[in-house]
Order: sequence, then C-alpha cells, then structure tokens
Amino acid sequence: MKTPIRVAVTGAAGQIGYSLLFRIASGAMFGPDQPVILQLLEAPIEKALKALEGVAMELDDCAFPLLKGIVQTSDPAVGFKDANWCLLVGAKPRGPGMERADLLKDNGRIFIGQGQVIDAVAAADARICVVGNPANTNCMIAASQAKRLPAERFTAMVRLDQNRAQTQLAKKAGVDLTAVKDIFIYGNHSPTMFPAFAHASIGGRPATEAINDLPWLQGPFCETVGKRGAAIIAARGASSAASAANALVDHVRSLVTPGAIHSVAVKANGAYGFDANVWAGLPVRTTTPGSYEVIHGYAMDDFAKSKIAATNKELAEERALVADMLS
Ligand code: NAX
Repeated sequence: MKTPIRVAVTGAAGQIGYSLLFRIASGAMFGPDQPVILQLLEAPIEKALKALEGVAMELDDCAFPLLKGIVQTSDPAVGFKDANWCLLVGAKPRGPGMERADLLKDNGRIFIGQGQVIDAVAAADARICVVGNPANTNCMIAASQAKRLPAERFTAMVRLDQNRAQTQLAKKAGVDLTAVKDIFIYGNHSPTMFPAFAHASIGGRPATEAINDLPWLQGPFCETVGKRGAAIIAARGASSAASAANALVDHVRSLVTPGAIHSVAVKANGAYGFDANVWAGLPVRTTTPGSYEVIHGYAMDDFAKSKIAATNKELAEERALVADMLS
C-alpha cells in the first residue's frame, strides 16, 4: 500500500467541491492504488461549515477504500498542513453590479493569504492548482507570495476550455471526440482565451483540413468555447460545476502522468509573446509526476498572433490592477 497523499481543497462545500471530492476519493485523480487524505477548507461562515459537515458525512458513507482521512477546517494553516496538492477552488463570486476590478481585489486578498500559508506549511513537494476565478491572476498572486515553493509549482486551470474545444471540433467534424488531438488553450480563462485550432488534428489530419471551414474556426468556434461558461449559466441558472470538477481531475491526472500533453495556465516567461510575468494557458508536456515543460515552437499565423495579443493584453491589465498585491 502506498503512503497516502494529502490533498487540500478550498471551497470544499461549494458546487464544484460537491462533484470533485468524490472523484478524488474514488481514485480518479491520482489512480486506483493511491490512497488520499482530504483536507477540506471552507470560509469561516457557519452555513458553509455546516454544509461541509454534510459533505464529509457523505464521503464517509461512500466507504471509499482509498480515502484514509478527512480534515474539515476554516483555518488555512490546518487545511494546507503538509498538503502535497492544494486545489484552490473557493473564491468570492462576482456579485450584482460588482466591478471587475473589485472582484480582482477581493479575490486577490484571499489568494495572498492562501499563498503565504501554503508556502509556510504545505509539503516540500506541494503543487498548487487554482480554479477560483479570475483563476490566472489569482494564481499569479498566490505564487508571488511564495518564497520556498518555485513559481512553476503554481498552475491555473484551463482544461475545461480545452475539453470544451475538443468536443466542439469533434461535433463539427462528425467524429468521435477521441479522434481530436492537440487542441490547446492559450491565455486567460475568460472569453479572450484562444483555442489554437490550427495545431489540432482530427483523425490524423490537420483540423483545418478535416473541417475545411476557416470562417467557422475563426468565428463561431472560438466564440462558443470562449463564452461556454456564460451559456451554461444562462441554461442551468448556475455556473459549470460537474464539468469544472471533471476538468480539474483531468488537469491533475495529466500533470502526474509523464508524457501527457495538455493545456495548463503557467508562468508564461515570454512564451509565444506573452508577458513574462503573467500566468497564461500554454501547451505543456508532463516530464515527471507533478513537473512539466512548456512546448515551444508551434508556428502562429497573423490570426493566432492577434488572438494571443488580445488575451495577453487582458492578462497584463489584470496584473496592473493587482500590482500592489504582488510581492
Ligand atoms: P460556489 O460558490 O458554489 O463555492 C465556492 C465555495 O468557496 C463556497 O462554499 C465558499 O464558502 C467557499 N469559499 C469562499 N472563500 C473561501 C476561502 N477564503 N477559503 C475557503 N473557501 C472559501 O462556487 P463554485 O461553483 O464551486 O465555483 C468555485 C470557483 O470556480 C468560482 O470562482 C468560479 O468562478 C470558478 N470556476 C472556474 C472555472 C475554471 O475553468 N477555471 C470553471 C468553473 C467555475 O466557474
């Protein structure tokens, strides 16, 4: 039996948490032979902590063989203690009439605190993944607080966008979605993101040939992927939850699987023309479990360059808005 790994999850009593925790405990994230201890962190709000109790009871009631312990807390120092993976899902939602700048700042404060505590108490091999929006910028803020853990340990999730893009391409081409490969998301997890269709393949052929409809790829395809979150809210009356949890399972599973090629928001370091210090969705290859390298060298045409410039501009603006929160 392997030693259990400690997985901290914030926002554990929220919508995404309710779909996520059961998948982690079942082995979907770390594999069928890897025991886990779940360290569940909620905001210090009575209602949230009560709901968390219920979620923990349900986890108990599943009798998952791999689940070796559950911690419930509102104290980050307890929640992140010795954590090998820190999944930062909890965030403050955008309220009615709230300005984007206020959302950035309110959430920024949460991620300053969590970044500091993770750096102080998490395991030496800790990996951090941010889902709570604005995910790229929250991740940048948390990483900026770390003195011990290197910046590349901090990633943000764009996998939901990749999964959405893969399905849209498969539907348009009329093929099974497993025929679609190498569709990567560049930039921000926001409507400005760029799903780089020119590098994707469908059934072994370039996607641009298999679909042969450039106006659709440049227009409705990019728009549908970029605005899918809003479409789900309009239809469901609530934001994506099960698909977001599933994407986080995929994000981490791919990061612990050497050779996996996937989209992750990481410190850009100037790749593909992004500002060096923003966190941008990029194609990566997992090297060893938990580590990755950015895949360089995909050629970008003028259309792709303009899309990347637009999403980079938004990321740089977000960075400027929270400049006083970066240390
Ligand atoms: P919910 O509002 O259902 O749950 C969020 C939970 O976080 C709440 O239970 C709340 O009490 C808790 N929380 C708030 N502040 C906290 C703190 N400081 N420490 C610990 N817990 C805290 O939202 P949910 O639908 O689960 O979504 C969570 C986040 O994911 C949101 O920011 C949302 O915008 C974001 N998303 C990101 C996606 C992505 O692809 N990156 C897609 C889905 C989702 O929209």
